[in-house]
This record gives sequence, structure tokens and C-alpha cells, in this order.
Amino acid sequence: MGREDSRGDRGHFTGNPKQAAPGHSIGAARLTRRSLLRAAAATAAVVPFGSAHAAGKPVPFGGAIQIEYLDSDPAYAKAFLDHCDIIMPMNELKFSSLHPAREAFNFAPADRLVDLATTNGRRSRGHTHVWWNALPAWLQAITDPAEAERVLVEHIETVMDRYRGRLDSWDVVNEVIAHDPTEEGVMRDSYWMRILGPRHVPVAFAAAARADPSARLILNDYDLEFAGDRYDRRRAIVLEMVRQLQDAGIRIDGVGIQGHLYADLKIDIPALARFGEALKSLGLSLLISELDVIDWNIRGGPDEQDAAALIIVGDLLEGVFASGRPEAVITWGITDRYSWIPDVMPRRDGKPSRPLPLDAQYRPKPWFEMVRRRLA
Ligand code: 9MR
Repeated sequence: MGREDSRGDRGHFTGNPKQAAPGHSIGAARLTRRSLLRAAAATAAVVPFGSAHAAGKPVPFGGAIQIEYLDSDPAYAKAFLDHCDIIMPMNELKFSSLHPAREAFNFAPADRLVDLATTNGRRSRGHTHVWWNALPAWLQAITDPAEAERVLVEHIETVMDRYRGRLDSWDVVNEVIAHDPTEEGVMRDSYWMRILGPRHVPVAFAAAARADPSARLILNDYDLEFAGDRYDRRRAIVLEMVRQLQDAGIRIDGVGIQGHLYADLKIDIPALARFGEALKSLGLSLLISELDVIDWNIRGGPDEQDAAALIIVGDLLEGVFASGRPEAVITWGITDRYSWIPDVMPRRDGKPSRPLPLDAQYRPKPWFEMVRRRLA
């Protein structure tokens, strides 16, 4: 995501924004608006929005887990088992982790985490096939678009084939929207964008749909919840991408709002409500996929940090639940002991960040209690 890595991108953005501007195709054949509505109605008839979590059924809570702490900290795995319905690999299903060489896959770390989930009766989900980051050098050395497309499709087929029935949902594409569409056009620069253009998105969704007809196919992105032009544009681009996929007859089931929440920004609750309603009318649902709190600009100590977190997480839930119950709420880690946030956005006062539902001693925060009540 975000601020920390966006500056460089702006400098070397090479995609042609016009190729993907709203109203233009993202690559696949365009059908008519009527066919879109028919497709949406058909999807809705088969899988009514929220059917898995109809009123009364709890929304599953999950966390993203990292293999490197499993053996060194026994309390770590226990925390996931104590608190999570969904336990998903944070990094181990990324392209460079799974596919270190053209002819070699390394499934062992991901297998261990997925097994931890499924042998304990928990669900798991996949993150992620298409991302601008975590790409191996051998892949980025490919300069022939046909070859790159073949590799992408084969990668998706191989991975989804292996985990069919064990990963019931996939972030097919992650962070494909421009960080700041008011400056950069529509789509974010990436290897996939440079080699295939915007059509890498429909190519990936079509491959995923063929490879595992039963997995939920998700478009995952960040900065979809705050108030302001940049965020309005990002939400609008997501909706346009969904429409274009559906116009082309390609399945997409939901949108993941990552939910890396800057505690000093404001959530646009009405805009989120409209966003969720618009997706619902297209037959899609929402999930919160990488929730944590970025408290680097919050003054004071743990009490102030937790009070700010309670407000920002509460507002996110308010906005998301306005259009119905989400598919899941997943936090990006479980304990403040291990998080990317102090590495990338440390507090100026040098005090510990408090991004996750459990503190560094595995004690639940007030906002976690609130989330559990809301999901129940
Ligand atoms: O939290 C993840 C960190 O451990 C990895 O080193 C990093 C690079 O693979 O990715 C982090 O997770 C990111 C996620 O995959 C996509 N959204 C933003 C997350 C935080 O940077």
C-alpha cells in the first residue's frame, strides 16, 4: 500500500491512463450495459448478497499469519486459534514466495499455514496473484507480452489447483489502482501493467474463475475508506473496473477494503455506504481484508492510541455495515508484537505502535471487543 512506497511510483509511471479511463475498456471485449445488468442479476440469483452471513449469522473474523514466528513464539499460533475463524498466510502465497524460479514452486511455507488453519477447522484465503511487489527477478526479465501472460495464467492455474477446496477466497489482484488517480491516471504502475497493460486484470480474473469455480474472487485495495477527492476517485475506479469485468462476462465476487487505517484521517461513512450499495447492486460483497491502525500521528500514550483506534475502526465498520454484513473482517496480524507498521511508519516519539487487536502481551484492545460485538 500506501504513502511510504508511492513517491517512487509516480516518477516512473508508464501506463497509458487513457487505456483504462472510466468508460474505456480495461482490456477484454465490451458488452452492453444490459448484459451487465443481466449478469449481475444472474449472479445475485445464485449467490444473494450476504447469503453466507444472513442476519443472525456471525461475520467471520480472521487474521493474517506469518510463518517466521510460529516456532519461536508458541503464544502466536495459539492467539490465532483462540480468536480467528479465518487464518490466512500474510506473505507465503505471494508470487515470489511461491514461484522462486520459472520451473520451481515452493509450497511448503504456505502449506504449513493453510494446514494450521484447516486441520483446526478454520478457513483460509489466498493473498495474492497479481501485485506490483513481491515479483521474482526471473519474471521481470520476461519482455515478451505473450510469454508474460502465459506465465501469469499458468501460475494462477497451478496455485489455485493446488489449494482448491482449502482456500475459499482469493485476492486475485492487489493494489492495481493508482495511488493518486488525480495525478497518475487510473492504474498503478507495475511490471504487469508495463508488459500487459490494463488487460492483466481481466486475464487474471478469467484464469482464476476457470481454475477454481468455487473460490470467491476478490479485488483488493487500500485507501478506499477515507474522505477526500483522491479516495472518491479510487472508489469510482473500483466500481468502473467491476463493471468492465462484468461487461466482459468475467466473474468477480467481491472487493477487499484493506483497512490500513490512518488514525488521524476521517472515514467517509456515507461514501462507503454508497460504495457498498453500488457493489451490492452489481452482485458483489465487501470484506475488510487487512485491518490495522496506523497511529504514528496520534499524540499521547496507549490510552490515546487505543481511543483513536476505537473511533477509526468503529467508523469503518459503520460505513461497511451500512450496505449489509461483510464477508469477513480480517486483521493484518494479530498482536502488536509483530506488525509491518512500526517498520514503515514508526511513531515520532519512538514509543511502540499499537496497530493490532491484541497488544504485545496478547491482551485484547477495546476496539477488538467492539469488533467482536459487531460481528456477532
Ligand atoms: O505485511 C507484509 C510484510 O510482512 C511484507 O514484508 C510485505 C511485502 O511482501 O507485505 C506486507 O503486506 C502488505 C500486503 O501484502 C498488501 N497490502 C499492504 C501490506 C502492508 O505493506
